[in-house]
Amino acid sequence: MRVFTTLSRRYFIRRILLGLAALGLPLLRPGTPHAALNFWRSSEYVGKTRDGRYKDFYIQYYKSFKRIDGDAWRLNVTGACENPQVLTLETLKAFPRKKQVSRLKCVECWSAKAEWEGFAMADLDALVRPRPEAVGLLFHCADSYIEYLPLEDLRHARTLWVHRMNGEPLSDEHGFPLRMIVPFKYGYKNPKAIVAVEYLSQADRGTWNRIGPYSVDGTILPGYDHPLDRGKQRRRISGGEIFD
Ligand SMILES: Nc1nc2c(c(=O)[nH]1)N[C@H]1C(S)=C(S)[C@@H](COP(=O)(O)O)O[C@H]1N2
Ligand SMILES: [Mo]
Repeated sequence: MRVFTTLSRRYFIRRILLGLAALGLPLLRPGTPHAALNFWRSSEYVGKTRDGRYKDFYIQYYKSFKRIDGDAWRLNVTGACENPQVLTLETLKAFPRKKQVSRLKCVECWSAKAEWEGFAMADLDALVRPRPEAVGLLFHCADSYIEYLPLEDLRHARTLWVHRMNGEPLSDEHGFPLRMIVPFKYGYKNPKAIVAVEYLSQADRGTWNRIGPYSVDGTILPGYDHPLDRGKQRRRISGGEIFD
């Protein structure tokens, strides 16, 4: 009886260890120390992770979603505008290009810097012609995330519609095929994986400030920053865009 329980226990433990090893195999690739954290790697879904392509960023997604096919993707532009559009990625890539280096600051402390490339709001406005009553855009994202930005912020010289990052097309993690970069606002006002935008005649709010104690406006406040590209070393910030 004693022999039997010892054997079966050993057998059991071995089965568990083998099972764990099988699970761990695709995650624990040698030479990629962060790989164990990226649950989504080599899956057809993408979601929140600390293991993106650029180690200076954390990846934020409200929900996981199926990776977007750039050829099938369209940007639906509706609401208070004269000329609603269904735009392909090719059309958006053909807009005059604008490039900037700017820092993305998450309200949960971290920040990181990249070179972002895309186009200005003026080019979308020119095409769809917002009606006089339009005050802002409501963004709908692939992960069911929504966010609202006033036209005034969208037309700011530092606000960019982004389809390239660090000289490459946006990765799925960073919001392929289209995201906003609004460097004077916290990260949650920088929607990623945008699938539709709606011109509104009344201001609205977004997913994150419905979930957390975060302002609807989202302007970066004076306080502290923990830049990931500087070993998270705490520094004071004075509010608005962080320029270094
Ligand atoms: N679609 C979508 N966009 C989003 C979010 C999200 O959950 N879903 N999170 C926001 C938050 S809180 C931050 S800090 C930034 C992070 O950008 P990154 O994932 O490219 O680092 O994305 C923003 N855009
Ligand atoms: Mo964030």
